[in-house]
Order: sequence, then C-alpha cells, then structure tokens
Amino acid sequence: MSDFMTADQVQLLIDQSHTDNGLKDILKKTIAGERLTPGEGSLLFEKGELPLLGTVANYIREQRHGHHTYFNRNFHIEPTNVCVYTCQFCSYSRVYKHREEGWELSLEQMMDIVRRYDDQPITEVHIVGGVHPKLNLAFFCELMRQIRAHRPSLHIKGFTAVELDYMFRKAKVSVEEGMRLLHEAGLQSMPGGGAEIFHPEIREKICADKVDAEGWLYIHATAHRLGMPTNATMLYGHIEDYRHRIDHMERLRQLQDETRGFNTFIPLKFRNQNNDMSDVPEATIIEDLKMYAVARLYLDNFAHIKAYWAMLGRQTTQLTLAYGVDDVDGTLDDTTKIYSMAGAEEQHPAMSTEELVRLIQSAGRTAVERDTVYHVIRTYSEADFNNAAEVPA
Ligand code: V47
Ligand code: SF4
Repeated sequence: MSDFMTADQVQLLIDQSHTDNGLKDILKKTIAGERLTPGEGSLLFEKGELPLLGTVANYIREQRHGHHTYFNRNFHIEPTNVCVYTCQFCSYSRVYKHREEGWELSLEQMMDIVRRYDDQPITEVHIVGGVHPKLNLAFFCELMRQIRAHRPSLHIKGFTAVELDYMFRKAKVSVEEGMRLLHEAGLQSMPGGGAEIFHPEIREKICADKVDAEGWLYIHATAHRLGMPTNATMLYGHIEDYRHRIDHMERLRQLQDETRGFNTFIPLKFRNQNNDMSDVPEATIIEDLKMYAVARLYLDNFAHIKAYWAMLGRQTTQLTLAYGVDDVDGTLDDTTKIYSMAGAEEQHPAMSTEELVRLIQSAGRTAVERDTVYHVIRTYSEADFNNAAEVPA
C-alpha cells in the first residue's frame, strides 16, 4: 500500500469535514491542480482550519516530492552589519554613525572565512549583510573573483535586492549592467531577502526607505533573465493582514509565471527582540503552520517551500514538514547573526549533517542533500549514521 493519500481520499476528508461549502470548493480546486484567486487565498487564511489546510498542503507536497526533504551544506559570510537603512524590525544593523558597535570585514577576513571550509564538503556560500555606504560594487566584484579563484566549485549565492539596488545606484550603473558585472565576476544566484511585505501600506511603516516592491521584483527578474536563479522571502506575523500576504505571494506568482527563475519561497517569521517593533507580539505556532500550508497551496508554480530552522527553531521546522515544506536551510555552522540578534532560540545556529539528516528523518521524511540549484548530491537512508564508516565528512 502506498505511503501517500490519494486525491479521492483527500476529497473524502474534505467532504466529511464541517468546514463551509465555499472553503471545501477552494480546497478541491487545489487538489484538481487549479489556480487559486487572491480572494480564495485570503479565505484560506481567514477561515481555513489548520488540520484540513495541512492535509491538503501535505497532499500537494507529497504529489510533488514524496517524502524527499532537501537540505544543503552551506555557510554564511556577513560582510557588515552597518546599514544606511533603518528597518523597524531589524535587530541586526547599526547605523553608520555608530559603526564602532558593528562589524566590517575586509576582503582578507572574508577570504579567511572561505578558507576555513577548504577541507569540508560544503557546496554553497551565502553572502548577505547590511548596506554599508562605503562598500561598493568594485569591492564585491573583487570578493566574487577571489572566492571563485580560490574554490571554483563553491556556489556563490549573494546579496539581497536591497544591497544590489544601493550598490548599483551608487556606482551609477543600470540594474542590467550591475548584475552582469557581478555575474561575470562569479555570482551565481541570489538569496530572497529584503522582500519583507511588498504592499506599500505595510512597507511604508516597516521599511520605508529601502527598495520598493517594483524595484525588488525588477532586480530578481533581471537576474532570472541573465540565467541566475533566485529565492523569495516574506516577513510575516507582525502588522500585516492576510490580504497583504496574499498580495505579496500574488506578485511573486506572477513573476514566476514569466521567468520561472525562483527556486524556493521562504516565509520568515518575525522575531521581536531588540528592535523597534518589540511591542508587536510574535505569531503563534498555529499561524506559522497556516502560513506554510497556504504558501504551498497558493504558490502553485514554486517547486519548493523552505523552512529556515535557525529562525523557526528545530521542532517547529520538523512540524512544517507535514504542512507543505520540502526544503530546510541549511548546516550554517554558526555563521549568521540575523536571527540570534532578533531573539531566535538558536543563539549559535549550526547543525552537523548528521543532526540535520536526523531532524528530517525523525519527522518521517527522507533527507536529500542538494546543491543550490537542487541537483541531488546524496539521498540518506536510515542506516547511514548507524555505521561510523558510512558517516560522510
Ligand atoms: O530580509 C530581519 C529578515 C532577512 C528580522 O534566500 C528578520 O536562502 C525575522 O532573507 N525577524 C534576511 N526576520 C535573511 C534572508 C534569508 C535567510 C535564509 C535563507 C535565505 C535564502 C534568505 O531576514 C531580511 C528580513 O526579512 N529579518 N530582521 C526579524 N527581527
Ligand atoms: Fe539594513 Fe537589512 Fe537591517 Fe533593513 S533589514 S536595516 S536593510 S540590514
């Protein structure tokens, strides 16, 4: 007998539930592979009961990926936390005039970090940081070239659209030209940060001064056209309403229809410590799981939905694997401070490959190591870590 529920079994569960008929029809649409309208997406958030949303999101996830749950081995370089912007939710940045409280890494210091991983089978470096007024396009092109020359096989995923927008305007180059220069120097893909909430009603309140929705989407579209895949995020669970979340996902879904350049969608849970929004309560775990389930149902053209364990915590991450998530980021090795400074439980986020594989396996899933663009590197079996000789480096 198959491990997975059939469409008929899920339909039957929906029919037998006490949910209203409108919602039943919406959920059945997703099972039939039909696209949800923004109104239908909002209704799922407003009225959808978590067990039913989870069942349907899990069905779609298993249709696409079975038990496979992807992870990669990566480390972060955060060149600086000095930033010209003043996002209300940010616990991490320091304004330029207080830059002595923050950090700024030199090229040599960043290359020392890269060299630290020389004998480890890491496949990706994720480079992201504050928007420092003195670190420019030429500096980052040089960083790309040095990393590429030192370790050609290491995939460089770097820079949010917020950092790039500032970098290109300062260098007085177009987005196309700036992206081309970085790509030629070695940049291969972009992370999804800086998206926050696109809708201006919220964006103006939480991060008014940085690149707007159109600018963010244009930079990602340009990367896609140059053949560079990117990720997308959404900062949820603060002052936004459900309609803002749907508006955000709708814009991403439209761009994905055009370019097919997004790899994965990562809902980022707002954490409220040490920032200007500390009075805003954090979302409950029920809201977290609902967010992942609705993302899976609404973003029908995104192959992957990713949970960022460093921010969500290990146990919630395991739960998300039954609510639509098929992708977990990453081994990290204590190289990011964005979430520990915002109050995440993980103050020194690092997981060995064994821990990450076990986290996935003990949630009943199959751990699959991937590279940045989702080529499978290795599928782990339950037996892999029972025999010391089998433990990969
Ligand atoms: O854009 C900042 C978020 C993002 C807080 O693409 C906060 O693979 C919650 O985008 N509470 C940067 N979130 C991190 C990011 C990311 C992380 C992991 C993987 C990938 C990927 C991308 O962090 C920012 C912002 O949305 N953030 N402060 C906070 N207090
Ligand atoms: Fe700067 Fe990014 Fe923090 Fe905003 S979220 S203040 S852009 S580091």
